[in-house]
Amino acid sequence: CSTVQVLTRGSSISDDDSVPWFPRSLKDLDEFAHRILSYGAELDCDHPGFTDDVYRARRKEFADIAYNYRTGQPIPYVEYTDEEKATWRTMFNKLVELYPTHACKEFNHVFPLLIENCGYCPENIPQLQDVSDFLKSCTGFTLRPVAGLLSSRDFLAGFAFRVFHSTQYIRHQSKPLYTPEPDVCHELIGHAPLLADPDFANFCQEIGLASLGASDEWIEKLATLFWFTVEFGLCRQNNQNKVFGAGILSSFGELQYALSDEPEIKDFDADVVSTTKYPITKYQPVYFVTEDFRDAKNKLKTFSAKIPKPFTLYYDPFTQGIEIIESH
Ligand code: NLE
Ligand code: FE2
Repeated sequence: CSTVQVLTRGSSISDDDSVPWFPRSLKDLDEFAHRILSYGAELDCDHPGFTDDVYRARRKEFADIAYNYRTGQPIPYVEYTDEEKATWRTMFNKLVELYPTHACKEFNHVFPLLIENCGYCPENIPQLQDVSDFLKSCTGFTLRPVAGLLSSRDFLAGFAFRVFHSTQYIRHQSKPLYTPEPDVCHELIGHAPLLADPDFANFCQEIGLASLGASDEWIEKLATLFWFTVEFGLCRQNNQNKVFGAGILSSFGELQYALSDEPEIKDFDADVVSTTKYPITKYQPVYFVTEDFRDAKNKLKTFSAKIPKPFTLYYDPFTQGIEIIESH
Protein backbone atom coordinates (compact mmCIF):
# COMPACT_ATOMS: atom_id res chain seq x y z
CA CYS A 1 0.00 0.00 0.00
CA SER A 2 1.76 3.05 -1.25
CA THR A 3 -0.96 5.68 -1.34
CA VAL A 4 -2.97 6.89 1.57
CA GLN A 5 -6.12 8.86 1.08
CA VAL A 6 -7.68 10.88 3.86
CA LEU A 7 -11.40 10.90 3.36
CA THR A 8 -13.63 13.74 4.41
CA ARG A 9 -16.87 12.94 6.16
CA GLY A 10 -19.67 12.10 3.81
CA SER A 11 -17.47 10.51 1.18
CA SER A 12 -17.63 6.78 0.74
CA ILE A 13 -15.09 4.64 2.51
CA SER A 14 -14.38 2.33 -0.31
CA ASP A 15 -16.03 0.83 -3.35
CA ASP A 16 -15.91 -2.43 -1.54
CA ASP A 17 -19.43 -2.85 -0.11
CA SER A 18 -18.25 -5.49 2.29
CA VAL A 19 -17.73 -2.66 4.80
CA PRO A 20 -20.99 -2.11 6.68
CA TRP A 21 -22.23 1.47 6.97
CA PHE A 22 -21.28 3.24 10.18
CA PRO A 23 -21.90 6.69 11.64
CA ARG A 24 -19.18 9.28 11.12
CA SER A 25 -20.71 12.17 13.06
CA LEU A 26 -23.00 12.72 16.05
CA LYS A 27 -25.81 13.60 13.68
CA ASP A 28 -25.51 10.21 11.99
CA LEU A 29 -26.72 8.65 15.25
CA ASP A 30 -30.20 9.96 14.38
CA GLU A 31 -30.36 7.05 11.93
CA PHE A 32 -30.72 4.60 14.82
CA ALA A 33 -33.91 6.02 16.36
CA HIS A 34 -36.30 3.68 14.52
CA ARG A 35 -34.14 0.61 14.50
CA ILE A 36 -35.36 -0.89 17.76
CA LEU A 37 -35.36 -4.66 18.12
CA SER A 38 -38.64 -6.21 19.14
CA TYR A 39 -38.26 -8.18 22.32
CA GLY A 40 -37.18 -11.76 21.79
CA ALA A 41 -39.72 -14.50 22.47
CA GLU A 42 -37.85 -15.27 25.67
CA LEU A 43 -38.38 -11.78 26.98
CA ASP A 44 -42.03 -11.63 25.93
CA CYS A 45 -43.30 -14.45 28.04
CA ASP A 46 -41.14 -13.43 31.00
CA HIS A 47 -41.99 -9.77 30.97
CA PRO A 48 -44.23 -8.91 33.90
CA GLY A 49 -45.49 -5.79 32.09
CA PHE A 50 -46.61 -7.62 29.03
CA THR A 51 -50.20 -8.12 30.12
CA ASP A 52 -50.50 -4.82 31.97
CA ASP A 53 -52.19 -2.31 29.64
CA VAL A 54 -51.38 0.73 31.76
CA TYR A 55 -47.71 -0.20 31.75
CA ARG A 56 -47.72 -0.80 28.01
CA ALA A 57 -49.33 2.56 27.32
CA ARG A 58 -46.72 4.25 29.47
CA ARG A 59 -43.95 2.48 27.59
CA LYS A 60 -45.34 3.92 24.39
CA GLU A 61 -45.08 7.48 25.75
CA PHE A 62 -41.41 6.92 26.46
CA ALA A 63 -40.85 5.30 23.08
CA ASP A 64 -42.29 8.39 21.38
CA ILE A 65 -39.84 10.68 23.15
CA ALA A 66 -36.97 8.57 21.92
CA TYR A 67 -38.28 8.24 18.35
CA ASN A 68 -38.67 11.99 18.05
CA TYR A 69 -35.36 12.90 19.63
CA ARG A 70 -32.67 14.37 17.37
CA THR A 71 -29.02 15.19 18.01
CA GLY A 72 -28.52 18.47 19.84
CA GLN A 73 -31.98 18.67 21.39
CA PRO A 74 -32.38 18.64 25.15
CA ILE A 75 -33.82 15.35 26.42
CA PRO A 76 -37.40 16.06 27.55
CA TYR A 77 -37.99 16.00 31.30
CA VAL A 78 -40.42 13.36 32.43
CA GLU A 79 -42.87 13.53 35.31
CA TYR A 80 -42.70 10.07 36.85
CA THR A 81 -45.82 8.70 38.52
CA ASP A 82 -46.00 7.84 42.23
CA GLU A 83 -45.95 4.17 41.37
CA GLU A 84 -42.82 4.59 39.24
CA LYS A 85 -41.14 6.56 42.00
CA ALA A 86 -41.99 3.81 44.48
CA THR A 87 -40.25 1.24 42.26
CA TRP A 88 -37.16 3.45 42.11
CA ARG A 89 -37.22 3.97 45.88
CA THR A 90 -37.38 0.25 46.64
CA MET A 91 -34.52 -0.46 44.34
CA PHE A 92 -32.39 2.52 45.37
CA ASN A 93 -32.67 1.86 49.10
CA LYS A 94 -31.75 -1.80 48.75
CA LEU A 95 -28.80 -1.21 46.43
CA VAL A 96 -27.11 1.52 48.45
CA GLU A 97 -26.83 -0.91 51.37
CA LEU A 98 -24.58 -3.13 49.26
CA TYR A 99 -22.42 -0.62 47.38
CA PRO A 100 -19.83 0.06 50.10
CA THR A 101 -18.88 -3.63 50.22
CA HIS A 102 -19.74 -4.85 46.72
CA ALA A 103 -19.07 -2.04 44.21
CA CYS A 104 -15.62 -1.08 42.89
CA LYS A 105 -13.94 2.01 44.34
CA GLU A 106 -14.44 4.13 41.22
CA PHE A 107 -18.19 3.60 41.46
CA ASN A 108 -18.21 4.49 45.14
CA HIS A 109 -16.22 7.62 44.37
CA VAL A 110 -18.71 8.93 41.81
CA PHE A 111 -21.96 7.91 43.46
CA PRO A 112 -21.98 10.73 46.06
CA LEU A 113 -21.26 13.21 43.26
CA LEU A 114 -24.44 12.11 41.50
CA ILE A 115 -26.35 12.61 44.73
CA GLU A 116 -24.89 16.10 44.99
CA ASN A 117 -25.19 17.17 41.36
CA CYS A 118 -28.00 15.22 39.71
CA GLY A 119 -30.67 14.71 42.34
CA TYR A 120 -29.98 11.03 43.02
CA CYS A 121 -31.98 10.08 46.13
CA PRO A 122 -34.64 7.55 47.13
CA GLU A 123 -37.49 9.99 46.44
CA ASN A 124 -36.53 11.15 42.98
CA ILE A 125 -35.81 9.55 39.63
CA PRO A 126 -33.07 11.70 38.10
CA GLN A 127 -33.65 13.28 34.68
CA LEU A 128 -31.54 12.03 31.78
CA GLN A 129 -30.59 15.54 30.68
CA ASP A 130 -29.20 16.43 34.13
CA VAL A 131 -27.15 13.26 34.24
CA SER A 132 -25.97 13.81 30.68
CA ASP A 133 -24.76 17.33 31.55
CA PHE A 134 -22.85 15.99 34.54
CA LEU A 135 -21.19 13.21 32.55
CA LYS A 136 -20.26 15.64 29.82
CA SER A 137 -18.35 17.76 32.33
CA CYS A 138 -16.48 14.68 33.63
CA THR A 139 -15.56 12.65 30.54
CA GLY A 140 -17.41 14.11 27.55
CA PHE A 141 -19.97 11.29 27.63
CA THR A 142 -23.58 12.25 26.90
CA LEU A 143 -26.84 10.34 27.08
CA ARG A 144 -29.29 9.89 24.23
CA PRO A 145 -32.79 8.56 24.81
CA VAL A 146 -33.61 5.25 23.17
CA ALA A 147 -36.96 3.46 22.92
CA GLY A 148 -35.69 -0.04 23.61
CA LEU A 149 -32.96 -2.43 22.58
CA LEU A 150 -30.75 -1.39 19.69
CA SER A 151 -28.78 -3.92 17.69
CA SER A 152 -25.30 -4.53 19.08
CA ARG A 153 -23.84 -2.78 16.06
CA ASP A 154 -25.82 0.43 16.65
CA PHE A 155 -25.45 0.40 20.41
CA LEU A 156 -21.67 -0.07 20.27
CA ALA A 157 -21.29 2.59 17.56
CA GLY A 158 -22.66 5.20 19.99
CA PHE A 159 -19.68 4.59 22.27
CA ALA A 160 -17.26 5.63 19.54
CA PHE A 161 -18.72 9.14 20.00
CA ARG A 162 -18.93 8.88 23.79
CA VAL A 163 -22.67 8.65 23.47
CA PHE A 164 -24.59 6.29 25.71
CA HIS A 165 -28.05 5.24 24.52
CA SER A 166 -30.28 5.27 27.57
CA THR A 167 -33.81 4.07 28.14
CA GLN A 168 -36.07 6.38 30.13
CA TYR A 169 -38.94 4.07 31.13
CA ILE A 170 -38.86 2.16 34.39
CA ARG A 171 -39.19 -1.58 35.04
CA HIS A 172 -42.55 -3.06 36.03
CA GLN A 173 -43.38 -2.48 39.69
CA SER A 174 -43.92 -6.19 40.34
CA LYS A 175 -40.19 -6.97 40.00
CA PRO A 176 -38.04 -4.11 41.28
CA LEU A 177 -34.95 -6.16 42.11
CA TYR A 178 -34.25 -7.89 38.82
CA THR A 179 -35.33 -7.32 35.22
CA PRO A 180 -33.72 -8.76 32.09
CA GLU A 181 -34.27 -5.51 30.15
CA PRO A 182 -32.43 -2.24 30.49
CA ASP A 183 -34.54 0.47 32.15
CA VAL A 184 -33.90 3.89 33.70
CA CYS A 185 -32.78 2.29 36.99
CA HIS A 186 -30.25 0.13 35.21
CA GLU A 187 -28.95 3.06 33.14
CA LEU A 188 -28.76 5.68 35.86
CA ILE A 189 -27.69 3.53 38.78
CA GLY A 190 -25.77 0.84 36.92
CA HIS A 191 -24.13 2.67 34.01
CA ALA A 192 -24.01 6.41 34.66
CA PRO A 193 -21.61 6.44 37.64
CA LEU A 194 -18.73 4.78 35.79
CA LEU A 195 -19.27 6.79 32.61
CA ALA A 196 -17.96 9.66 34.77
CA ASP A 197 -14.66 7.81 35.31
CA PRO A 198 -11.97 8.74 32.74
CA ASP A 199 -10.36 5.29 32.42
CA PHE A 200 -13.71 3.60 32.13
CA ALA A 201 -14.85 6.15 29.55
CA ASN A 202 -11.71 5.45 27.49
CA PHE A 203 -12.39 1.73 27.65
CA CYS A 204 -15.95 2.24 26.43
CA GLN A 205 -14.93 4.46 23.55
CA GLU A 206 -12.29 1.93 22.53
CA ILE A 207 -14.93 -0.79 22.11
CA GLY A 208 -17.07 1.65 20.14
CA LEU A 209 -14.26 2.57 17.76
CA ALA A 210 -13.34 -1.08 17.28
CA SER A 211 -16.91 -1.83 16.24
CA LEU A 212 -17.11 0.74 13.41
CA GLY A 213 -17.09 -1.03 10.07
CA ALA A 214 -16.45 -4.47 11.62
CA SER A 215 -18.13 -7.56 10.17
CA ASP A 216 -21.15 -9.15 11.89
CA GLU A 217 -18.97 -11.88 13.28
CA TRP A 218 -16.61 -9.40 14.93
CA ILE A 219 -19.49 -7.28 16.20
CA GLU A 220 -20.77 -10.32 18.02
CA LYS A 221 -17.39 -10.85 19.65
CA LEU A 222 -17.17 -7.20 20.68
CA ALA A 223 -20.74 -7.30 22.04
CA THR A 224 -19.76 -10.34 24.10
CA LEU A 225 -16.70 -8.52 25.44
CA PHE A 226 -18.97 -5.61 26.27
CA TRP A 227 -21.37 -7.93 28.05
CA PHE A 228 -18.68 -9.42 30.28
CA THR A 229 -17.14 -6.04 31.14
CA VAL A 230 -19.43 -3.02 30.99
CA GLU A 231 -22.53 -5.09 31.83
CA PHE A 232 -21.25 -7.94 34.00
CA GLY A 233 -17.59 -7.26 34.79
CA LEU A 234 -15.74 -7.80 38.04
CA CYS A 235 -12.36 -6.33 38.96
CA ARG A 236 -9.79 -7.08 41.64
CA GLN A 237 -9.19 -4.45 44.31
CA ASN A 238 -7.08 -5.16 47.42
CA ASN A 239 -7.22 -8.85 46.59
CA GLN A 240 -10.99 -8.90 46.60
CA ASN A 241 -13.43 -9.16 43.74
CA LYS A 242 -15.54 -6.05 43.28
CA VAL A 243 -18.31 -5.28 40.84
CA PHE A 244 -18.16 -2.76 38.02
CA GLY A 245 -20.69 -4.27 35.58
CA ALA A 246 -23.89 -2.22 35.32
CA GLY A 247 -26.14 -5.25 34.97
CA ILE A 248 -24.98 -6.42 38.38
CA LEU A 249 -24.89 -2.99 40.01
CA SER A 250 -28.55 -2.34 39.19
CA SER A 251 -29.88 -5.66 40.49
CA PHE A 252 -30.01 -6.25 44.24
CA GLY A 253 -30.42 -9.96 43.66
CA GLU A 254 -27.53 -10.39 41.25
CA LEU A 255 -25.23 -8.08 43.22
CA GLN A 256 -25.34 -10.43 46.19
CA TYR A 257 -25.15 -13.52 44.03
CA ALA A 258 -22.15 -12.31 41.95
CA LEU A 259 -19.87 -12.08 44.99
CA SER A 260 -21.15 -15.26 46.62
CA ASP A 261 -19.60 -18.71 46.12
CA GLU A 262 -22.21 -19.72 43.58
CA PRO A 263 -21.02 -18.39 40.20
CA GLU A 264 -17.83 -19.42 38.46
CA ILE A 265 -15.15 -16.70 38.41
CA LYS A 266 -12.48 -16.67 35.71
CA ASP A 267 -9.57 -14.40 34.79
CA PHE A 268 -10.22 -12.15 31.82
CA ASP A 269 -8.73 -13.36 28.54
CA ALA A 270 -10.23 -11.45 25.61
CA ASP A 271 -10.08 -14.40 23.18
CA VAL A 272 -11.90 -16.67 25.61
CA VAL A 273 -14.37 -14.01 26.77
CA SER A 274 -15.34 -12.96 23.25
CA THR A 275 -16.66 -16.43 22.38
CA THR A 276 -18.33 -17.30 25.69
CA LYS A 277 -22.11 -17.86 25.53
CA TYR A 278 -24.33 -16.18 28.13
CA PRO A 279 -27.97 -16.14 29.22
CA ILE A 280 -29.85 -12.81 29.19
CA THR A 281 -32.83 -13.53 31.42
CA LYS A 282 -31.19 -14.95 34.54
CA TYR A 283 -28.16 -14.45 36.76
CA GLN A 284 -24.88 -15.09 34.96
CA PRO A 285 -23.30 -18.50 35.60
CA VAL A 286 -19.80 -17.10 34.98
CA TYR A 287 -18.08 -13.74 35.51
CA PHE A 288 -14.64 -12.60 34.34
CA VAL A 289 -12.26 -10.52 36.45
CA THR A 290 -9.92 -7.81 35.12
CA GLU A 291 -7.27 -5.96 37.12
CA ASP A 292 -8.64 -2.49 36.36
CA PHE A 293 -10.06 -0.45 33.48
CA ARG A 294 -6.64 0.31 31.97
CA ASP A 295 -5.78 -3.37 31.95
CA ALA A 296 -9.14 -4.07 30.29
CA LYS A 297 -8.51 -1.37 27.71
CA ASN A 298 -5.06 -2.70 26.84
CA LYS A 299 -6.39 -6.22 26.43
CA LEU A 300 -9.19 -4.91 24.27
CA LYS A 301 -6.77 -2.95 22.07
CA THR A 302 -4.66 -6.05 21.46
CA PHE A 303 -7.82 -7.95 20.62
CA SER A 304 -9.33 -5.38 18.29
CA ALA A 305 -6.08 -4.98 16.33
CA LYS A 306 -7.04 -8.37 14.84
CA ILE A 307 -10.29 -7.07 13.35
CA PRO A 308 -9.79 -6.88 9.58
CA LYS A 309 -10.67 -3.45 8.13
CA PRO A 310 -9.47 -1.89 4.88
CA PHE A 311 -8.79 1.46 6.60
CA THR A 312 -7.80 2.96 9.90
CA LEU A 313 -9.95 5.45 11.72
CA TYR A 314 -9.63 7.88 14.53
CA TYR A 315 -11.93 10.09 16.54
CA ASP A 316 -11.47 13.83 16.21
CA PRO A 317 -12.55 15.43 19.51
CA PHE A 318 -12.77 18.90 17.93
CA THR A 319 -15.44 17.90 15.42
CA GLN A 320 -16.69 14.90 17.42
CA GLY A 321 -16.43 12.99 14.19
CA ILE A 322 -14.63 9.98 12.77
CA GLU A 323 -11.77 10.54 10.36
CA ILE A 324 -10.75 7.74 8.07
CA ILE A 325 -7.45 6.97 6.47
CA GLU A 326 -7.81 4.53 3.63
CA SER A 327 -4.87 2.53 2.36
CA HIS A 328 -4.63 1.29 -1.23
N1 NLE B 1 -30.70 -7.35 35.41
C1 NLE B 1 -30.45 -5.92 35.41
C2 NLE B 1 -31.35 -5.25 36.44
O1 NLE B 1 -32.22 -5.89 37.02
O2 NLE B 1 -31.19 -4.06 36.68
C3 NLE B 1 -30.65 -5.31 34.05
C4 NLE B 1 -29.70 -5.88 33.02
C5 NLE B 1 -29.76 -5.21 31.68
C6 NLE B 1 -28.71 -5.77 30.73
FE1 FE2 C 1 -26.78 -1.97 30.19
